[in-house]
Amino acid sequence: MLWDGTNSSMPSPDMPVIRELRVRAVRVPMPEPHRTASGVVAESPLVLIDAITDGGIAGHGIVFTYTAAALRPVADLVVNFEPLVKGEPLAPREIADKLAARFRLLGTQGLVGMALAGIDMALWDALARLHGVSLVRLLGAVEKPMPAYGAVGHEGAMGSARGAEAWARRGFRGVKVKIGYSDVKQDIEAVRAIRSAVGGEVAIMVDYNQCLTPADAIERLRSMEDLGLTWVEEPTLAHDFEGHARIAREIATPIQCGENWCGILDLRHAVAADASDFVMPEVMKMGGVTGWLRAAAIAEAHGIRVSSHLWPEVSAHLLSATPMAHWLEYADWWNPIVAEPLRVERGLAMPSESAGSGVEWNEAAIGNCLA
Ligand code: SMN
Ligand code: MG
Repeated sequence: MLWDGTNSSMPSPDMPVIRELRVRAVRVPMPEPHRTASGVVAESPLVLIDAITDGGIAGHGIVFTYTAAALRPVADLVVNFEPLVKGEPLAPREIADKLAARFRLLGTQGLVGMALAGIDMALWDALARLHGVSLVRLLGAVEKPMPAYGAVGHEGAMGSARGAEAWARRGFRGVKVKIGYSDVKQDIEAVRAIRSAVGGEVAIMVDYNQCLTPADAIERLRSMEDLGLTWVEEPTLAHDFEGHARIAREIATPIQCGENWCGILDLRHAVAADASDFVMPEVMKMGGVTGWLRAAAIAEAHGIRVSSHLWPEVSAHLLSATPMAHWLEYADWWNPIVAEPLRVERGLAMPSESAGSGVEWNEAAIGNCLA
C-alpha cells in the first residue's frame, strides 16, 4: 500500500515494539586521568541504556556525561523519556524524528540531546540484533578495518612522548596529543618529543580542546607548519565557525573539528563557513546513529573526510558504512564495562561481526561501578 502522506506510523502486525528502557548510571574508573587544556577527565560517568523489545531483544546504548554532575540528570531524562518510546515500533529514525519534534521548544542540544542519542544508539543496536546482523550490515555495508589512533593527554613533552610510544608499540598508526600549553614552545616541544619517540611513519594529530582565540591559534600554528601534523583539532571554540574558518584560511595544516557539534544543523553551518578541513561528528552529540548517518552524508556530499570521536565499538561500524571515512579514535576508557572491547590489530580497528553495534555489557563490572 503506498504511503498516503499522513504522519501516523503504520506498523505491520509483526513489527516488534519497544517494551521498556532499562537505565543504569555508572562511574567507570580510569587507570589515569586524561588531561586536556580545557579540563581533566578523571573517570567516565556513563548512562547505560537497554532498549528492550516485546520479544525480549535488548539493544545497548551509552551516554558519556563527562562529569558526574550531569550523570543523574541524564539518567533521569532517559527514564522520563521512556513513556514516549514505550509501545512504539522498533524504527529508530521514526522515533528520532518524533522525539526531535516533541522537544523542539525545549531544544535538543546539551543533556536532552545526549539522552535522546543514547536511546537512538540502543534502538539501532536492538534493530541489528533483531535481524541477526552487525550494525554495518544492517546499514547495507560490510565491516572494514579502520585506521585507529590512540589519545595522549596533556602530560608535558616527556609524559606525552611516553604515552605516544606506548600506542606505537601496540601497532597504532596514529597518536593524538592534547596540547595548548602556556607557551607555543611547549606545544612544539611535545610534538617533537613524540615524533622522535614514534618515528616518521606514525601520524601525529594535536588537540587544543578549544583553548585558543583565533588570533592566538593563527600565531601559534604558523610556527608549527613544519611539524607534519595530520590535523589540528578544535584550536578555538567549537561553535565559532567563523573563527575556525579564519584559522583554516591562514594555516596549511588541516583543521579538524566536530566532537562538540550538536546535530546536523551545527555541521551544516560549519560546512557553510568552511570552518574545518576534516570533520569528526560524535555519535552522541550529533544525535545517535541516526544523526551520525545524516552527518556523514552531508560530509560526503561536500567531499570532507569523516573521523569518529570516542564510542569506538559503534564508530567502527559507522565508519565502515562511510565512504569518506578517515580515522577512528580509539579509547579504552570504557573497556571495563564492555564485555568485548573493540579489537585493534596492527593499528586497524576491526568492527565486530556479531549481531548488533558491538556493545556487550560486562555485567559483573557494571555491578561494581553503579553510581
Ligand atoms: C576529549 C575527549 C573526551 C574528553 C575530553 C577530551 C578530546 C578528544 O577532545 O578529542 O578525544
Ligand atoms: Mg578533541
